[in-house]
Amino acid sequence: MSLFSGIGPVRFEGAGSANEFAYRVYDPERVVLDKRMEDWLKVAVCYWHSFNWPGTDIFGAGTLPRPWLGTPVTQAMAEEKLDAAFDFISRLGVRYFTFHDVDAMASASSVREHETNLRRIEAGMADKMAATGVRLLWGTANLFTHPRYAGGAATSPDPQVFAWAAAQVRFCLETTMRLGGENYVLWGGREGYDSLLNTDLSRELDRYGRFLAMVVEHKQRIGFKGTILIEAKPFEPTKHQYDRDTAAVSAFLQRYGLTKEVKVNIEVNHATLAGLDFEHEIAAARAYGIFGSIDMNRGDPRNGWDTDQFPNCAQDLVPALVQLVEDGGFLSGGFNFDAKLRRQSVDPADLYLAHIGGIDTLARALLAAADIVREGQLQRLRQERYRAWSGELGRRIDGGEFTLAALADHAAEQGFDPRPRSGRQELAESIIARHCRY
Ligand code: XUL
Ligand code: CO
Repeated sequence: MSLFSGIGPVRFEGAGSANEFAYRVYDPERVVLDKRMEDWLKVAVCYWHSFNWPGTDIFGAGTLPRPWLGTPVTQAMAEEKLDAAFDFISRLGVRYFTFHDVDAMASASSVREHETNLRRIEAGMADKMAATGVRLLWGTANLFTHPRYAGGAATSPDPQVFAWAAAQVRFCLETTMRLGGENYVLWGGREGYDSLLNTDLSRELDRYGRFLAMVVEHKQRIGFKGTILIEAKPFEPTKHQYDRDTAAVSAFLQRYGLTKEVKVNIEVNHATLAGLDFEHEIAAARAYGIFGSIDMNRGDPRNGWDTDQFPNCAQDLVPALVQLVEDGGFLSGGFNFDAKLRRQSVDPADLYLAHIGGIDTLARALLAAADIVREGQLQRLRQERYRAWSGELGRRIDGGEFTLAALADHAAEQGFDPRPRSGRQELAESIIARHCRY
């Protein structure tokens, strides 16, 4: 029995269902383009927002009933939380979870105690995972809540803080590996600055590069087969975060020689905050060859901060899902619901409703995207737009045959006089809109 025991198991009942605690669209077994829906989406519940966040905001106290929270968190409280979390996840019928070290374990005040307490909750998690079949999409170390990290973790001016961060990542990476985690995430929440006046940007970047190289070396040393993912975000809590978006992460990885080792975890609202579309971040990650996984929570278009809301507009997600379907799905990633309830959503039922609505939204977007890819009209439109590049001129330019001067001479000799052609954007947008019928 737990706070969440009154509801579920949540099952697929179809579009006609009047049951709010059933999926109308998400049917794990439904085969979509040769793959089960569950395998396309790889949905994960996030431990911290769902079970470790009491509903506080910058002006208000916690509102949500989370009896296992307190200061300090004892082992008994951590275990009560674990019971509630796995009860919820298995009743929801979702296959994955994600967690931060400190959100799951008993509080610790030394490096040694941190390791011991993480190990203790790891043992409990391993039991729960074996009993329920729930798997770990990724683990991550929280390098931003504790006051020691106020000036950054890997980019702290204090090397002892850097060492604490190294210890947390070492232990959490090892725990993630022992739990069979498919990825390991690093979100650089405080790897940035609040003021350039007191910041040595160049040295901080080098230390961040050093830290990441150490993480990769340790991953290889212990034989962790999962993917290391950086989660970009432009700001909040810092004024400026170094890994502000996928392009910045790509440049950083190139500078520190880590492009083969590290990919990105893209979060919908982090893209929005960076002034980018979610689908842009996916397209950029694919183009740079670093696409990894997704945090499936949106912002509010009128708020400039991280509201971490559950998705509920499928059409907004279709351009991103089309890209995922074109790729044949994730390699090691999945859709993590890094989303918070609203502060007034105080009923245990609200956590179910939020996830059910979000997962059905994702399923709607997947079905629409699969139809679009199957019909191929959008893909043909794109091919047609670039068709001239398959001709002689295009092939010679792509093949590196021309210098700038030679190409200029060629253009003059041939008297090139290209005319504007329709980009077919109106049609492309209509294709997306008319497939949103689920
Ligand atoms: C913060 C955020 C984090 C990461 C994991 O905006 O998204 O929860 O996903 O540290
Ligand atoms: Co996130």
